[in-house]
Amino acid sequence: MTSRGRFLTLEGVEGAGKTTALAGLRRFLTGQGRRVVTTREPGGTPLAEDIRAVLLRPRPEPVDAFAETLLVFAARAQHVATVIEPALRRGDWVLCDRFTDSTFAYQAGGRGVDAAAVSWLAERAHGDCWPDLTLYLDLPARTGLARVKGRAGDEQGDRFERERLDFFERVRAAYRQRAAQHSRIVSIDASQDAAAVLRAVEAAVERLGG
Ligand code: T5A
Repeated sequence: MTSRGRFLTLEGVEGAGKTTALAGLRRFLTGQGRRVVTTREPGGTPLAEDIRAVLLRPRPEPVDAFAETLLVFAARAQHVATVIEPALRRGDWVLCDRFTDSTFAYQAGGRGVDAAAVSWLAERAHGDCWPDLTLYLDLPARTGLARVKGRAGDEQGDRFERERLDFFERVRAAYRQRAAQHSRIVSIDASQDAAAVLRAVEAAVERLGG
């Protein structure tokens, strides 16, 4: 019988370096001969990527925080059912850029949605499918936003990137609180250069074993 794969997620504020670290981690794991699936949230399936586009597009209509939360979980339920769970059952390692910790940070911490409602939705959307290891790249919100500012073709940023600094500071505070509460979350200083961040990520994955 094939043993279940490992589920690894990367978390952090805008510009923390998740995408950069994920690419390096993928090279590290494939170099060890592992089968790796890389994916992201919101997104990762055609339907979930459509929901991502809806979530990120700036719009004049204010978006209700609970409506936003439901959209995030609609994408996640589809992603877990059709991509993440099948890959884990095949024995693959799944590397996912963001997962439910983002919802606790952005929708509960940033927007003020009841964390108990987020927990309830998480249970319905993915049951006990939680990451084996979450690499939280910790960075002051201001530093992360400066890194992503003025990305080519998107001068003002997506709907989230247009939020004020205090929103991202609440997001970071929520991440730090969660990291203190959950042993599967390893906090990494993301103000180091990208090579040092990747070394810390690889060391955490080595400790996980498997
Ligand atoms: N969202 C998502 C929710 O509100 N709730 C949810 O439940 C979920 C899942 C999209 C948005 O959705 C929201 C949160 C987000 O606002 P996203 O696409 O992951 O999520 O958006 P971002 O976090 O904005 O992704 P970014 O690409 O901006 O940030 P990354 O991936 O953290 O950063 P990365 O690697 O692209 O690096 C950014 C820049 O910094 C440089 C890179 O070269 C790049 O130029 N860089 C470094 N520079 C210096 N030192 C380092 N260590 C560096 N590492 C990277």
